Amino acid sequence: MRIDIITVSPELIRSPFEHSIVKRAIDKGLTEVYFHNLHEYGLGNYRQIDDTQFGGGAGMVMMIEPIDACISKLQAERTYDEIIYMTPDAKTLNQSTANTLSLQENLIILTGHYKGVDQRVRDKFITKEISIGDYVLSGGELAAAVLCDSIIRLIPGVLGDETSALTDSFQDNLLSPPVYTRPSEYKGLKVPEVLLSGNFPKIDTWRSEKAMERTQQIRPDLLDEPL
Ligand code: 6GU
Repeated sequence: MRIDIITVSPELIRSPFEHSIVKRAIDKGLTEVYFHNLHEYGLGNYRQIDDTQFGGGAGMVMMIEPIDACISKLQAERTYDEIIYMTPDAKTLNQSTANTLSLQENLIILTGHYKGVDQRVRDKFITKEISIGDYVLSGGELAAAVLCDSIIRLIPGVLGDETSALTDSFQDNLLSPPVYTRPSEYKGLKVPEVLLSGNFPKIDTWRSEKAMERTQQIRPDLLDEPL
């Protein structure tokens, strides 16, 4: 998979790609990630990328020309499956979207700043808009890093143990059951007996029950969602 991220601050988004599982995926050649600094496509001597909004009001709007220049250059080189715009005014990212996107070959992710982008960018180029939750971030960069992490870890071969992504919270619309490690007793706090029993069918049943209990308590809304 190839991901091209268009941003006004590449330095803000680079670090999550230089660590841990995402870094390993890149090192193994399972994914390629490129950062494009929108200022390089800016207008005039000042490399302008935004302007005041028509109709008045506070906040700058990102202009269509630099974004068109960057996206068109990329599209001339390959075909993209999705051109994604990160914005709080969109459907919220969930595991199902991450699963679907992890199967794609080429993605562009555009991150917004200020008041967002000129609506014509969304009308003309964007095929999918994604928010990461009902709160406002200063820019789409952190949201894009979150999206990329959720996608990249699902690419086959990225996680050492192929089954581990499948048992993640949300993969079956359930929260994860509690987990424990050594010591089996700490200051009187005991690990549930069943986990020490070696009876694996019983352990599976216990984990399913706990996952269901937790979901009913904390996120009952998940139980109504389609898988
Ligand atoms: Cl994608 N962008 C911004 N700026 N804020 C957000 C978001 C995205 N998702 C949630 N909040």
